[in-house]
Amino acid sequence: MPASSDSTAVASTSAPPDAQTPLAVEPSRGAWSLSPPENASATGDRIDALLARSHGFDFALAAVMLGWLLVAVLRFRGARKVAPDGGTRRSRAWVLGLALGVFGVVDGTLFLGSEGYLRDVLWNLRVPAEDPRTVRIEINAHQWSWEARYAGADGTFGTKDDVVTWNDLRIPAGVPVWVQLVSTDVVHGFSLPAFRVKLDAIPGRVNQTWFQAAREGAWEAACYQHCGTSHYRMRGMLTAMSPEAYAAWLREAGRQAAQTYDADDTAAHWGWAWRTP
Ligand SMILES: [Cu+2]
Repeated sequence: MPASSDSTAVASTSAPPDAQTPLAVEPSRGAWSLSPPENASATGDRIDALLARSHGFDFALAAVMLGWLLVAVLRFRGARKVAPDGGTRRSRAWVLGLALGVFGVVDGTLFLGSEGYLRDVLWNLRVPAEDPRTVRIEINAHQWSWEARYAGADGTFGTKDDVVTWNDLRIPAGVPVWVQLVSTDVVHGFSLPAFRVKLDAIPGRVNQTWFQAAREGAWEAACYQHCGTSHYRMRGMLTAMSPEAYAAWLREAGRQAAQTYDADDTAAHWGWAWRTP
């Protein structure tokens, strides 16, 4: 990972909105792989565990149903006609009870697992709010790029040292990252597959989420909502750096932003006072 207080890191602030970037990160697996992408998030294993449990149930239920079908086909192979008799009261109660039991176990387990994840991670915005190291990023989705704003050294959004990047998210590893997200045009789907993060960018509202990188590295930020003709190339890169390298990058980018600040450039003055839940 380049320790990026170098000039290339800062140059990205002036890239045009729909600059065509090369594939941010080479895919780490073949196109036919069924496994989820590498997990780079501190909490992504909970999503993966939910998926694995869900697939386990799928396979078990499919095996039972196909087995039952096979038994029925073999058992009644010679029969010309099997008259349905509707079963007895007792057999109907058995079938209904079994069905309810399977429903309760399968859907109940998955529901409680999802609930736990939402409560502890996705909607638990107290974690980033209470951590003084938390990095706050305002993201503005466009057809077809991601524009990101950092508050700069003064910690306040909407000032001269705000750092703005295009399709280039920089974060420190091991620290909560709190994202507030808007869209200027249509609905976009902000997604970090390696972090199991997916959040719609909707015109007229601020959506928020948080995540934490488990280690340093570079991963793709993609749009998961078909948003127009160039949707396919609406992608950026998320780089998790060491906290020192990140601080150096932000300091230098903020210094350059303050130097080149243009009060008349109204397009550059989006952003909002940070919203706390
Ligand atoms: Cu999009």
